[in-house]
Amino acid sequence: MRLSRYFLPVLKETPSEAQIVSHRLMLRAGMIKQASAGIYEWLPLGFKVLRRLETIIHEEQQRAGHIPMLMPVLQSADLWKESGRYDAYGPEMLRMKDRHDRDMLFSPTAEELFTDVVRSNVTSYKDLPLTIYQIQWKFRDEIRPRFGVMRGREFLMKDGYNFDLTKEDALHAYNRHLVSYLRTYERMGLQAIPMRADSGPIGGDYTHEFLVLAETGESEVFYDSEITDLTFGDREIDFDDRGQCQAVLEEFTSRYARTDETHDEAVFANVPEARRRVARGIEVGQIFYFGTEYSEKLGATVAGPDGEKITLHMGSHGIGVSRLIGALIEANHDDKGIIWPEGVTPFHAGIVNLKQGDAATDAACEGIYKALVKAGLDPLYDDREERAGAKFATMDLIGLPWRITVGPRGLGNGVVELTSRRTGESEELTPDAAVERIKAIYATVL
Ligand code: 5CA
Repeated sequence: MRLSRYFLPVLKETPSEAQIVSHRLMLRAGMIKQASAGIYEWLPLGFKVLRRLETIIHEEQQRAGHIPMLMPVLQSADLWKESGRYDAYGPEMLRMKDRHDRDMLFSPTAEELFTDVVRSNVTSYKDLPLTIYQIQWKFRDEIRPRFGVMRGREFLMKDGYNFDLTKEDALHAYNRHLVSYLRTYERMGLQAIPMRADSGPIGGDYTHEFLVLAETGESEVFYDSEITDLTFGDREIDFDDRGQCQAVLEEFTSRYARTDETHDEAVFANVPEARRRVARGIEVGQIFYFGTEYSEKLGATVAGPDGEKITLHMGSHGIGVSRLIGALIEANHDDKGIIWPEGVTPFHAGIVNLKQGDAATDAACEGIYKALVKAGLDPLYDDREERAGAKFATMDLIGLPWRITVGPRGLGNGVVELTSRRTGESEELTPDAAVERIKAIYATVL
């Protein structure tokens, strides 16, 4: 993309309504614009990051054997009355009537609809196990939407639902999700710690939340510091292998890690004092096993091998996709702006032309730009007639991990400058070598 033709409405002033750094930076970097309280327009740069996260989530969900589909956001209230949640959900659920005076609602989650599609189409035990999921907008009429996309009213969620014949099968689905989520967050460049939590309006008593540690997080968390040394890394997992999934789950959940809802001071006291941590975290996902709660209410059953009726065991599993962008920025920024991890960056590298209109500089920039595009990468070329300082400031603000700076002086010596946004370190390379370096960096990420 050439910046002269892009739509990147960066702000010079720091917006006064934004209380936390991620909200400020998303507004300043032209990623989002507030449409109304807790509802945002996703401008091109923000939309690009959202799409990157979705791609990672789809890849990791399907690696674990889960099947994507899409449900409507506007739903008839009938199913919700059947499950009993139409009344129970409270004022967070946005309700409306259609022209025929029928009760409708904007989906705050989708257990009912997913249970319905299974009860209407799956009749035999042979069709199970099944995990289906979507990435779809949700609406919760939060009393206090705040911190930008962190606590929105409209937000993007990956929500998945497993349908199993037995509790053991459903617990395997739970474990599989936990393992798959560890891998998903790590690919995004985030450490998200599974913690024992409370299930809230989703129900069930078996649940973990995934938390990214951050001072601005809304949840208070208590954990054994050893947990932050764990990484999933590049281990190969067979998601059908129950033993393997169970072992990973135990490795990542055996140490003390709880949100304030489940915190127990007496149990925490058993953690050696030097390792006890009390901190704040951002909840970027949650997984639930709730047994037959919804399938009983909605009559989701299949015929077993001898024709007997089996009530399905279920769980649901969510990732806060739009909230993750806030969490990523809280964890990756400095006073100049955002610092994207390579796995989620909107553009892979920025090219800064220090002397737009100079034939040799323009040609070198074009060459680098085309070579990166040819390699399947997505560069942003700042080809505007602007001062160098303004170009650098924009690149720092929007946080592309790598910048290639091209100017007449360097080109006179046959070199350009390659700069890491994270460390600020630069090195001089030939244009070809710079392209090769960027290709090599992303070969291990994409
Ligand atoms: N049906 C289940 C799982 S599919 C469910 O709704 N779970 S949830 O309530 O925990 O939501 C899943 C994730 O959505 C949360 O972990 C959080 O990251 C995100 N989320 C929830 N509420 C908001 C909100 N108001 N703004 C942004 N993200 C939110």
